[in-house]
Amino acid sequence: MSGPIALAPGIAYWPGRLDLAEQKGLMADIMARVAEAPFYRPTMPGSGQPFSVEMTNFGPLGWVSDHGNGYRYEPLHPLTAKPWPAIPVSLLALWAETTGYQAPPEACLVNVYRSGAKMGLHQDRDEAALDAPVLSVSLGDSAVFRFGPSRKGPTQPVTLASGDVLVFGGPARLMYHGIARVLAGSSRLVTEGGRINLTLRRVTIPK
Ligand code: MD3
Ligand code: FE
Repeated sequence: MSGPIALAPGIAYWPGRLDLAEQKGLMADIMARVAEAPFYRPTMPGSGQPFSVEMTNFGPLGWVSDHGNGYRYEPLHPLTAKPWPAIPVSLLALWAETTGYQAPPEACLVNVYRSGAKMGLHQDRDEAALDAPVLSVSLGDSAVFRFGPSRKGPTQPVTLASGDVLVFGGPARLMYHGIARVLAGSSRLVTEGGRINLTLRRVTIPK
């Protein structure tokens, strides 16, 4: 069996890691949970500008952002005030297989990119457990993902398609990264069209 592709030190890439049946199963898991924890549009710290991406979370902690309190992890959905739904077991298994990390993920951020949505270059640094890798699963329309070592310098593009899996750890954990654009109509997996990205993270330092 062939292993992942190393896109750079600390970045492991498995194109088509999930087959179509697995992608459909994951979509069903997601939509069942979204009925409990609806997608919503966070706002930027400071400016209060809305994100173009809509979000929800699964797991004990969810990543949230708003004008007043900034980026952070919270145990409750900001609109329903209910705990986030559980992370699907297939994703817990994928985390164990691909990261080998000593503890399970605590957060599964679900990003939805409808027409025209994108995500600017940023670092993920709201987690205390920076020794843990981040796992990303792409579903639906393909997208141009970019990453690089600094905000200003050159970035490398990778087209992420439905079923692709990426792990960022070690020297890549604080890489700048973002979604430059989504290729609308490139997949039929998401009924209403668009792209869904799942990002699994360990937030707290394991005991
Ligand atoms: C590299 N999401 O939610 S996933 C995010 O496709 C985020 O929705 C993008 O960036 C998306 O924060 C990109 C790929 C990814 C996720 C986490 C990373 C790349 C990363 C953490 C560290 C370095
Ligand atoms: Fe990120």
